[in-house]
Amino acid sequence: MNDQLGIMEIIDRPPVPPAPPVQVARAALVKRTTLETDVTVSLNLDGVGTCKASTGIPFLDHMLQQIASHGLIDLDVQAIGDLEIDDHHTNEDVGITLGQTLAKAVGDRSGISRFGHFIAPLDEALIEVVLDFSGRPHLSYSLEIPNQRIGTYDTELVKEFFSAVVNHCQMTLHVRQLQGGNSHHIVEAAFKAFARALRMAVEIDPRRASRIPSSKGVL
Ligand SMILES: [Mn+2]
Repeated sequence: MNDQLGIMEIIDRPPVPPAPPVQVARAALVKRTTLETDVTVSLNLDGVGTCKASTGIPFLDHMLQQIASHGLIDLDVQAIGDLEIDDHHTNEDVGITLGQTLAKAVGDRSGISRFGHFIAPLDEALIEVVLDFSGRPHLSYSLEIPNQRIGTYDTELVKEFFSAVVNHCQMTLHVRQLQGGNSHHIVEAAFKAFARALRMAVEIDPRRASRIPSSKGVL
């Protein structure tokens, strides 16, 4: 009887629904070596926000953690650079390599939302970021950071970092300071807003159905 009941249970079970289409991981790795630096970036756009950042520049590591955490990107950045000169080359080359890795991960940019924007507060600081995976590099930047240094980090390098990302990811990026007084707050709010805007822009738009989000048909 038990065997018969077992058979009945199997027969009565409803048909298994078809498996959903497999989402290919939007992940990429870029290794870039010059006479000045050795940088490896790997990331997964569909991550949960884990971060391993080791650039030798503590404040830059802190900012990369903001990109991962608030962008929900799994990010691994390893850099060895000529810090005995200053942070300039390493900061810029991490930006270049991150830009290249982002570009590789979005591929031909099909299916993405393309545009992203966010306004992030950090106490008194309020920073707006608007970006477009346009295929054309453009940076508008209006941060007014009062202090020359945050820890050991030269605050001139913030613009250099975003400029490198923009040029190598071929994106339009506006970083606008609405309010701000404390240098650490201003820069960190900018990276948080960048992370959230990035997350919005690379999000898959189901109505786009893997088409390229441009009336030209190419980005
Ligand atoms: Mn902080």
